[in-house]
Amino acid sequence: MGTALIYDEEMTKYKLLWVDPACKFEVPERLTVSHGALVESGLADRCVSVPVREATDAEILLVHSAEYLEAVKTTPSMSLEDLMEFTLQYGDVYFHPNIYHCAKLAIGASLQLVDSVMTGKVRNGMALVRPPGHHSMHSAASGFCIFNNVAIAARYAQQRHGAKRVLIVDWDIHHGQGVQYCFEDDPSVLYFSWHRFEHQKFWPQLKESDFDTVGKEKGAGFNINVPWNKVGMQNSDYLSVFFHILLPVAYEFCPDLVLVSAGFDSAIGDPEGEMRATPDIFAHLTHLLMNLAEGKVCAVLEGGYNLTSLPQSVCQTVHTLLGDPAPCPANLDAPCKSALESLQCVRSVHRTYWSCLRHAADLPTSCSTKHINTAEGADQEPTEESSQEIFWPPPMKRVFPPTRTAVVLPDDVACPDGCKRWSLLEHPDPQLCLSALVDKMVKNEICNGLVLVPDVSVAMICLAQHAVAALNKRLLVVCVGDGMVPIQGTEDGKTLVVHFSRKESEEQRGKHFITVHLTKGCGDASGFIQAVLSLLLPLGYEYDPGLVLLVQKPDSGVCDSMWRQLTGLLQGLAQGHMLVVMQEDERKHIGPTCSSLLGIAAPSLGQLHSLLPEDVEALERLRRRLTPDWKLLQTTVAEEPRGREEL
Ligand code: SS9
Ligand code: ZN
Repeated sequence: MGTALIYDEEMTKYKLLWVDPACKFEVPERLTVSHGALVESGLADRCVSVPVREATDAEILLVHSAEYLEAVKTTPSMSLEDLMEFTLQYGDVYFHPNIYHCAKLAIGASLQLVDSVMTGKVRNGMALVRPPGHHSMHSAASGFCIFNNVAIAARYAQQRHGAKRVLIVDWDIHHGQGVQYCFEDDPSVLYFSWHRFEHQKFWPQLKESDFDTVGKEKGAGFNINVPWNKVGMQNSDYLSVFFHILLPVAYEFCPDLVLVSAGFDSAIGDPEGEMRATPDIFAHLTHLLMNLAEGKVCAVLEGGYNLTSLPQSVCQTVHTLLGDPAPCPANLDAPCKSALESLQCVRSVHRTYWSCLRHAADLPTSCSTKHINTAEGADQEPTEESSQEIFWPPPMKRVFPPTRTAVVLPDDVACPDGCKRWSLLEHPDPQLCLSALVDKMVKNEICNGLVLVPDVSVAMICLAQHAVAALNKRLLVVCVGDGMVPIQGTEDGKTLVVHFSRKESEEQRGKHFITVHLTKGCGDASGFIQAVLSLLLPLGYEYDPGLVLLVQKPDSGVCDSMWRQLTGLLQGLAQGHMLVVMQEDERKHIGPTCSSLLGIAAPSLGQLHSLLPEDVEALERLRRRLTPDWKLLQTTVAEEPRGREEL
């Protein structure tokens, strides 16, 4: 199953015909450079190319009023003066004789993408479109947007394809107020948006873009706004919001389809966003969504106005949709104070609606970023930096190893399709055989692997030992199931062990040996997935290993879909270099594990029930103990550093 790419040059054929500083960045080159980069990198060739089409009136009317549609229909024949005047009734947008045509193609492209994904013709895909859509409203154009492509796509997926729950992830740096208004009272569409806000000083300067607009009536809780009150947000700020807000809620929501309002004005260098997240972060944002909705992810271009970071970000997204391992998320800092304030406010206001946030015991019952801290001067003059050009290294070339998945299986077990059997014959000593496999992974000749061994504990110790010796980088060991054996390297930080266990007795030993204790072990989906999303992933991303060892103990109690979720999510680390170790007789797990290693999306976990109170407490306790050492676990603004009063 492939990745669809939908693009048509026709959508470059309109532009601003007069002088308007507010609109000067929205240029046809945005599309030509993005598509050009996909062609040059060979990514376009690897995608299934799907033609665009024009949206019908009925489709436009799914979201927009007939009056507005009729008005836009008159624009192709307008004179320049008429167009200018017509434009004046809306904010930060322009019309052109060909924009109505392009706007219909932009919707049509989005719907073609939804059709391709929902019918299973492809697994996922991206539509490169102009004009963007997320600002346009029922009866109004706004912010370069004429019709709301993604909102129409969500309704269309529900009506035409029976999608019950649709998640819209708007990672564009502007608030898609048009999408918010459209689904405000609708619990079947969960809208998530982060956006530059600066205490309402930033366009579109709406109070309803703040964190406390959560949706209305039945839709309360299904609108999640994460306001950025400062510019310069970085990779760790974005990831923190994914780990501690979006992903926990998204898994609880359990969408049938994920639509991404994929604007790249949230990337470094963008003149509108002025943020500092690097293009490779979009590989991770994409990856982290790809196990939701059984992998049905449709990315539709919104903004992105830096003609260097835009194509880089588009390539990172498409690379990942195609299943290529993400680059290492290196050098993640702690999230900044302002980001933590936002995170805390959002989590606090949404705890009523989402059981995954209800536990957040460390949260004050109310918090606010409403009152601008005058000392910090939110109303900043453009900084030196924002007026200067910003430079960043281009993302590393993503080289895919010749073998994706190698397996070491008992002789009587057939090698699963798409995997390569790592023959014991060439390596008569089983221990050397496994070590050689690790070496190949470290050399990037093999991406990942599965080994079935007579004794997982013995194999784990040997593999860890060899990996640390062979590897110039850190090793992450994730062990699922009771009973832990000592692993070398946790004292000096060369290894990080995260162990999921039922037994309370298995206590944590130091910064690099962490036991996650859950009452039902891995048997309880709600508790386990929350621990994975908001504990294991932040730890893993901050640790930034060169190799992941994922060990399943016999009788771990982990169910099939959960195991595949875990295997899938962890592939965002270490450039996908992961070795899975299981007991020889666990044959029923071979198929599911290999499918995950091959990059096939995990089945969904179903709508999750509330966490067990004792697990909630245990997770919170653990998190509190670990936050001084692990910055990506922070969800609140740190109190004064502990050492202070001693000084
Ligand atoms: C000029 C204000 C421009 C319009 C932004 C629309 C973005 C669509 N600083 N405001 S993604
Ligand atoms: Zn934008």
